[in-house]
Amino acid sequence: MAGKTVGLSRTLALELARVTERGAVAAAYLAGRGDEKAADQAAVDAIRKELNSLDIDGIVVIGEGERDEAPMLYIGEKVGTGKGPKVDIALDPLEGTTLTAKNMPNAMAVVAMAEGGSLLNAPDVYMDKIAIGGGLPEGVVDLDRSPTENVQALAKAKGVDVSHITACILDRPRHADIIREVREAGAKVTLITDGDIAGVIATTDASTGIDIYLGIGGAPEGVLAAAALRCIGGQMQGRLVTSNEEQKTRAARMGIEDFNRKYNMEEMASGDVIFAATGVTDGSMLDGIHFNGPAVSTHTIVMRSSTGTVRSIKATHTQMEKFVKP
Ligand code: VTB
Ligand code: MG
Ligand code: MG
Repeated sequence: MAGKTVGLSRTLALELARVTERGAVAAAYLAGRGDEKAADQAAVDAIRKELNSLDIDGIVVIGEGERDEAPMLYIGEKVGTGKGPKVDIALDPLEGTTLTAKNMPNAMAVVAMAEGGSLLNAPDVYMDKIAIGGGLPEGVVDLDRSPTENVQALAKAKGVDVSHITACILDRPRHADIIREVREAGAKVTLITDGDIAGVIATTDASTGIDIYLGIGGAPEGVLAAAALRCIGGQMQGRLVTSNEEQKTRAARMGIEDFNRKYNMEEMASGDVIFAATGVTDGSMLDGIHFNGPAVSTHTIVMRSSTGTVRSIKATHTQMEKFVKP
């Protein structure tokens, strides 16, 4: 059945957990060493190797960059043994390279898999994003409304005062206006230095205190976050931000026709989707990698859109060193 799209077998969910576990452990050996590139490369190598052992006919649609700029896991690279279902792969082997280099919270290894042809082929440009968790009326927030309107509508839908709404926003000068506006509307802002996939997913978990994600981050991370939300529930919209001709040319090469199109979650990730992430450093959603002599502990979240099952997998590995130690 090589080359045929047949939906995703549930065993692939556990296979994907193994992939992100390896990537996260490889990066964790280099956490806190101040070398973003080395940690990223370690995760890329480990994830590529593990993906290539899977019986899938995979193609990287969200990867490390375009062919001329990324030697491995470039967009268009074939992965897997070729003996299995045709799948799209989206990955960020180390989401939070800076977080890892500085040994700060929330770095993780992330991979999503979907039926062939069902993930948005987004170029590595920025994306304006908005996301909220599940159980709320469809369309309660919208990328085309102001931050004020969105936090007010969300407060109303949640039946709380706007002062109880918290927006997660990347701490960047480009967000000065949104941050000010959200605060002026009476809501709270939680700033993050990096890692907006975790920021988007945080909206789905009441214990994080995050109600809404707002602002501009990477488009690849946007598609990965949409894949996660497809599984765990929630709403998300994204719009590419192309700031020059070179970026527009790249987007066009990837099949984007309308640069200003607003994508909803299903348009970024349709069909059957599996999402896995393993913590590299301790974070709000995942524990990081911990080394205890030869034992390595990992914490992974794996989710499937077809059933909505979300698994949290804590594992202890005693043979990991021989596979991924640098
Ligand atoms: C964004 C965000 C990521 O890097 O891509 C950001 O989506 C890069 O934005 O989660 P800047 O150019 O402003 O740094 C991350 O934070 C980490 O990859
Ligand atoms: Mg990356
Ligand atoms: Mg990233």
